[in-house]
Amino acid sequence: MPAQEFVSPDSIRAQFSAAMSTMYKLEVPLYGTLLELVGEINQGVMDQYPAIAETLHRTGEIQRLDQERHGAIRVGTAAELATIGRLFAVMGMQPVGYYDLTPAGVPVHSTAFRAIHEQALQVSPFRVFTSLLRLELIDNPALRELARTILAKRQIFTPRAMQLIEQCEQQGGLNERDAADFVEQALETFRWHGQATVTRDEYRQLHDQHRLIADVVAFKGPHINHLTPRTLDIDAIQASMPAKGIPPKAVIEGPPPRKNPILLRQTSFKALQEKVAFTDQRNDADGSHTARFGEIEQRGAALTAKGRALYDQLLNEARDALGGVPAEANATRYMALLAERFEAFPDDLAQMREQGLAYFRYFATDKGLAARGDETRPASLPALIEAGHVRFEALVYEDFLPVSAAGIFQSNLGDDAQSHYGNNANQAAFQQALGRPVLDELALYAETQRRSLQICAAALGLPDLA
Ligand code: OOG
Ligand code: NI
Repeated sequence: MPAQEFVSPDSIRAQFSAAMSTMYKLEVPLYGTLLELVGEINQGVMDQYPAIAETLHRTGEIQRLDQERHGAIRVGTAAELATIGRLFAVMGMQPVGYYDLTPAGVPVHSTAFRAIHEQALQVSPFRVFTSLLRLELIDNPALRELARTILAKRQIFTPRAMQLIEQCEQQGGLNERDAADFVEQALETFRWHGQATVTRDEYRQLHDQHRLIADVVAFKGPHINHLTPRTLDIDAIQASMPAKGIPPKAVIEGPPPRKNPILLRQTSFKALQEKVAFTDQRNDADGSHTARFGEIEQRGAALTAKGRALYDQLLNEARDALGGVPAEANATRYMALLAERFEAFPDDLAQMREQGLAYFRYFATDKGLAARGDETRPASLPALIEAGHVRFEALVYEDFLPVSAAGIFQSNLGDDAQSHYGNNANQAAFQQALGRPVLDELALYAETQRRSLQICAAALGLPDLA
């Protein structure tokens, strides 16, 4: 089949992201309410702050904002993880980053599947935070065996999805009809199934070990457990949620509010109680399971290693000063401590750039373009910026934050989640299960920044700006 008949992976991803959102709206109607709220607040921000709207237009982010979302799933075995990686690859999504959640008492490690090139991200920034259950951390050998046996029996991909994945790998793409078929088939893996694969008693044993273990092991597949839209003002969202009948978690994860947002701020609302049927269930005995929830996020600048180290340091200081886990009772104090510590993080893009704290995208201005061929114009990047020939915007952070992810997991698994798994980072084992290394997110941001400098230099008729 000639390559020109293939649909671009970016377009398959955009279709899949839209199909997932439609499915999730039907499964969790509150997600639809949340989308409406986010739409209203985003519009309000753009009306009130024309500068923000202008920046979004300049970077092109305005086009992706409405359809921007991430999801999360949890798989049970190495084989499931490896195959999910192949499924995401059909949609141009690569594993980026490694997250160890064991310090938070959650027996999983994770990666984020997402597009990696700025042009692909522009078409669809859809990402999926994907966690692998770590059965080896279950300390009860009988239960570990039970979980392993149950997981070994399930097949979370439809036969047709498997066929299309293989076809795509062999031929290098999918045509329009196969791509549409693939989206429909792939969606099946993420669908909620009220029918459990275990007896009530097995469910209870798994659940007593850890609620997350029951969520991964007791069902036919890795149901999508949340889908998160992107807002331009998460504080406004947090404040308006209760009036819409959506009670948010106590604190917003991530950095404090800033004029120039950095990284990622997230809030969520509690898991829903869903009816489930166990394999030995009599009609009169309804079971229930809570796993799925809603989440909203605000994204800001991608930080360099130096910026990230400063972020981690200030976050740790605020948490140490709090002397406990942020919760309902100490939420106000935590937010105050966070604001206080983060005074040490410059809230000014020019300073962040000069100090090498964030990654940027560069644009030639009209003034710069008009000065092409003028031999007296400046040639170094700082001088061109100073002279108004080049301007810059921060690159958006496309990834996740382990401490925030832990807070999101915990608030939805109940505060009784125990932290007895210690510190068990094992990226090598994760990559072995996945069957390939995960990509380094900082290298990806650096490449995007470098490409933007090259484009900018070419537009100005200069040899290089890097
Ligand atoms: C994933 C929790 C982490 C985020 O946005 O940090 C997450 C999960 O609960 O499976 O989604
Ligand atoms: Ni999330």
